[in-house]
Amino acid sequence: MSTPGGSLACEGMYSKLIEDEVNSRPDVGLHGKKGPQRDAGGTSEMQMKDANTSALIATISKLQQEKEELQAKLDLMAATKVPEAIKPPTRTPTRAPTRAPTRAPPVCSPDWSLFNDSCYFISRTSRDWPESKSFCESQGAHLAIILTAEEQTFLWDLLPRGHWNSYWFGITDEHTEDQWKWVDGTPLVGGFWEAGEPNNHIDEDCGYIVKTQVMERVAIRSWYDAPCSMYLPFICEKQMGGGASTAVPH
Ligand SMILES: [Ca+2]
Ligand SMILES: [Ca+2]
Repeated sequence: MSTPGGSLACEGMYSKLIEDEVNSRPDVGLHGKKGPQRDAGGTSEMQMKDANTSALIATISKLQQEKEELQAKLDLMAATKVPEAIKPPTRTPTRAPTRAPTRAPPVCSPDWSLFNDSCYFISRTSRDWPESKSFCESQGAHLAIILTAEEQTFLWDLLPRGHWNSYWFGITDEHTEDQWKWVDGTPLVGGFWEAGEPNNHIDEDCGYIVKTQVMERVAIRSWYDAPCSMYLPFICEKQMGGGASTAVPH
């Protein structure tokens, strides 16, 4: 805090400075109204300044516009250059073709038929369901697991028609009644059962496909359940996709 005396001294100094400043300007007088007598000359001077200012503003505006136009052209040039800039190195295309055909399509053994990444075998002999399962496993396969209508239709088309031509495939509810599971342990979702099946009619815990001579019967309604001890031909599936099959020793 400054002393009262010091404060007053400061105020006096500022007042003097302001007075000197104002009196030094020709068009404004603090003491005596001298200003109005010079109005005519002052106004024309002001008008000239206004005109100059307007001209400068117009010039700046024009330059600004030209700058923006040039910037737009530069942007366009840069944009059209981009494809050249990101063009892939010329050696990349030579690498791609050599890597593409690394995976050969699966080849099935004789008597096995290919669909997608699996080979399927339709047996000529009959076994009960557990023996059929064991046979498929001895071939590095499993009783067929049928997940799609396409797969079901493919297998159906392989089967010959007959009076009651029946084939085991890889589904059972032997562990818990009416909880059908595939041989890999996954639960059945949906399925292609005949109307009224599965009905566990005489303690039936294994699934089979029937293809009769009745042409109205269709692939997607051809599953039945039957006692697992019945002797029937069967369908094995060997998955040929990467990692699914057993390792080949070298
Ligand atoms: Ca059953
Ligand atoms: Ca049944």
